[in-house]
Amino acid sequence: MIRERFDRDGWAPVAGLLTPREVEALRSASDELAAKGAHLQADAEIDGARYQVQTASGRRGETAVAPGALRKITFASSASVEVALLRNDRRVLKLIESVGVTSPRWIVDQINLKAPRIGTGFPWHQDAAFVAWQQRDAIAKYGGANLVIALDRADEVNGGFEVLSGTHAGGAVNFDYDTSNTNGGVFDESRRTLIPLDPGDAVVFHPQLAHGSGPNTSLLQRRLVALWFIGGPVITPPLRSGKKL
Ligand SMILES: O=C(O)CCC(=O)C(=O)O
Repeated sequence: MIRERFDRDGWAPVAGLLTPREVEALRSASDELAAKGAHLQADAEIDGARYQVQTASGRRGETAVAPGALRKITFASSASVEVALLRNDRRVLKLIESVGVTSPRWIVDQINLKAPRIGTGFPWHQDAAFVAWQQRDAIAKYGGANLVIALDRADEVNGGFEVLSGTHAGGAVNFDYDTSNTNGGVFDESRRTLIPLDPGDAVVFHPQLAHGSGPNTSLLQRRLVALWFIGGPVITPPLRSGKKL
């Protein structure tokens, strides 16, 4: 069922991937990471994690709207055990395998904070455009899949996650990634779908599926963890010693 939807639409919902307790642990981890960046006015690396500050337009390289206002923390797993455990979690890896990715290998993780009132949206884009060509090759050969997991309720009120169903099938599209616009008209928007998520719910999607989200103009938090995986050759376990051929 998940595989069918992934192949047809480029994405599939996964309700309750994480337990409430796990969500709580990740929220605390996210708060601890954010606290380390509470002084930041500009993008910076702390303990191997890359902090991107929240600017008024959402563009990189501008000054934060306030000290410590954060848009995202990429490679949060470098500085957080909870996120590092998630990228090796058996349920997560099984899910990625279930959509046809062989020997899945993690390549990226991030926490998107999209803070209340100030969090800007994400223009329509395909994640595959942001990976190295070797990784794009691996996706073409062995498959790839990305995952977002909600740490808060995310819906139309606070800039919920949106997809353009079916766009994975059209291949790579050239687009600019200017976070101050929405990239309207670049992709086929006829099957635009906002996917309401409760904490712990996830969406698994193809690296070439166009997706994005609106700003968070509400007073509610909207934190998401994103994980990206690529496939590799199938590894055949060696025959046990002593076994006759
Ligand atoms: O956080 C979101 O709503 C979208 C995130 C996203 O598309 C990304 O980080 O590439």
